[in-house]
Amino acid sequence: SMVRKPSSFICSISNDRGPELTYSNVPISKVFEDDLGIGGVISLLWFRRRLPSYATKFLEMILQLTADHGPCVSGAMNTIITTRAGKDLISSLVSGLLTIGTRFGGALDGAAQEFSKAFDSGLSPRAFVDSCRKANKLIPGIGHRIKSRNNPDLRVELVKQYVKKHFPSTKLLDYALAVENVTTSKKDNLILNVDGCIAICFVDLLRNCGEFTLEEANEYINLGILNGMFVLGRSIGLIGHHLDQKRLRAPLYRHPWDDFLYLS
Ligand code: Q5B
Repeated sequence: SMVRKPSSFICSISNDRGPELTYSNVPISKVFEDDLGIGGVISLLWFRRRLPSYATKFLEMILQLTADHGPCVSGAMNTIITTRAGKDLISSLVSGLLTIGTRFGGALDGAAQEFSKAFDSGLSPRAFVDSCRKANKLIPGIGHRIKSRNNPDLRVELVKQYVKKHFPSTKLLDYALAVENVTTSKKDNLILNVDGCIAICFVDLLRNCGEFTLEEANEYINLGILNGMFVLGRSIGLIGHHLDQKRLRAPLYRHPWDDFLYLS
């Protein structure tokens, strides 16, 4: 009998050993035959299954909506400054990516977890907001530096429209909008932001599309898939900013003294 040495690694998403590369057992030729698109590829490599087309279109919508938000946000600034310091594409890209976190662009996982927990435990929207305030915690997915009720974020409107039209249930989105009603009544810019809206709708999708048990849906959220979507999407824009600065031959950046208050 064959004695096989025990494996040190396990892989459950792709296989390159046969005549044809496979993603979750789907041959690469089939990916194109069935026109799976980048949403279909993500569903195979991240969720290890095929998802209905309204779901893969939603994944693609997220990547398109998060691809960039101008040069002034933390990530783009870091990438631009790094490029202007003469660094290569990968260094410039990761320098931008490293700013993604609980304040900027990385509030998706937290929003999904906090809103789901509150919703599942039957907290009213107002009780949820009050409990966060008591714990002195900002609600992930709420608030924006420049967007507000009077200056709405069109990206959020587009997500809501799509989800209302195509998803079998939008219970968590409806709950999050009720939370937004409470927070915006305090301050105009405490809207359900782009991170929050995407995250919450994603939970509605995983829980109700019929392809996941509730445990699986929660597990994928806890693995960090949602911040992964923002990171993947925004990488498109960060690479764009790197190429743009190189093309423009932008020189080394030095920040003006008068924009710092020197205390010593
Ligand atoms: N307050 C986003 O704050 C921001 C509160 C809150 C309860 C909250 C803040 C925040 C949670 C993290 C989050 C994702 C820092 C944002 C993104 C992608 C982007 C970016 C772009 C793109 C903005 C003023 C008063 C204070 C606070 C209270 C604020 N947030 N209360 N829950 N969540 N949110 N991040 O304007 O009584 O006056 O002391 O951390 O979801 O990153 O385009 O820029 O595509 O690139 O700096 O869209 O909301 O306000 O911190 O001075 O707070 O509001 O307690 O109350 P601001 P602050 P008080 S989307």
